[in-house]
Amino acid sequence: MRLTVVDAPDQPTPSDELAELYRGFEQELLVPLWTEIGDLMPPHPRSKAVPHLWRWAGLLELAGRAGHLVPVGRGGERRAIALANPSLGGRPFATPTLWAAIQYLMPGEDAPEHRHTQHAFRFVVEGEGVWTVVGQDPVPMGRGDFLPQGGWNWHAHHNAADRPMAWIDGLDIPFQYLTESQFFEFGRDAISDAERITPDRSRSERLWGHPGLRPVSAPAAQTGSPLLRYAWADTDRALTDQLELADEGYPGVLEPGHAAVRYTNPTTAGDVLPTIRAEMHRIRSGAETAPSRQTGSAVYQVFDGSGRVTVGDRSWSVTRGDLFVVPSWVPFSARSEASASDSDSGALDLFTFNDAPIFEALRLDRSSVEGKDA
Ligand code: 1HN
Repeated sequence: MRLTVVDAPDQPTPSDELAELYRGFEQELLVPLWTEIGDLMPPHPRSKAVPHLWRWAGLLELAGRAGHLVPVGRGGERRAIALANPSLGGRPFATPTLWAAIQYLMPGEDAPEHRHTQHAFRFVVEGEGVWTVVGQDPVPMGRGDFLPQGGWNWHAHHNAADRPMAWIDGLDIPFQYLTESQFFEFGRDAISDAERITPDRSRSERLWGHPGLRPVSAPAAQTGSPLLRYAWADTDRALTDQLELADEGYPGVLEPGHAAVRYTNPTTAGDVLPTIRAEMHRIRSGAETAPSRQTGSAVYQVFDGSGRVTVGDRSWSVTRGDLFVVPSWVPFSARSEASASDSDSGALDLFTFNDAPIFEALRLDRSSVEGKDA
């Protein structure tokens, strides 16, 4: 440890006695606040993470090669390849609190059962054929589906199709690593034949997946949402309706041309996971969002369409599957820019997840839109 003598108006002039005092602090492993306050108490968050973009095409290509070269099994547990923010010391952390990875499963392959305290979800930007088996309930995964996975639930995956499948995983691993709260257990080495069925809807969706209706005999609460799949058709319809209502003069959209929905736990109407918020945003062709920032960090994935996103002093043209990071208190805005290869509407659909539930629970949430504090 090396203490720096600060150069500030109210600090004493350097002297032998002062140098001796600082050596005394060092020997006793003591750090006076006046040498540290700039870093410990900045006027606003200065994220250690930086804005960064990963192209889907590149991720998919590398994941596909891993599919042929690296088996899935006990120990590694998952063929998941994490996004490492370039300024977080090479750790597999997309942001200081969030993990994001591409996961890849070959035809007929299984990822073994386990459980952990880390809260997780899967989101599918393309493909189908994998069922994730959560608490022995097989849940289909298809394009646009969001699958939350509250901590400590047993889960395995199996690819029932004759094609590989990729998706993204989001977890609060960096947060639990920092707070030293993690537990992990191996489950059975293989799922049973009864769990290899491939239903269109999971049991959880049949029980919990009816808008505004909960079973009166609601089973005891589990961690996170008991609804294990938020199907794309429902998300898509909600966004389409929001934009159409705005055209008819009714409120509901976030701002002109910008619809958004949040995935919620049907038992609480709050966030779908204790530490992670997830949303889908639709920005109509030609529309642009107002730059906004908040405490806490976020990861975005382009679900459909193309456009231009600006994160602090970085700006990228993005297209389907591309992933990028928005660090704490860094302004973010997005513009939809239809390109010839886009499907139907030309809207830009952005899936995003962030750590807002942690910040809100601790009253650390702050945001501002175009300079207006909230
Ligand atoms: C995990 O269990 C999954 O279940 C994905 O698919 C990524 C990263 C670290 C630790 C556990 C999964 C993970 C993970």
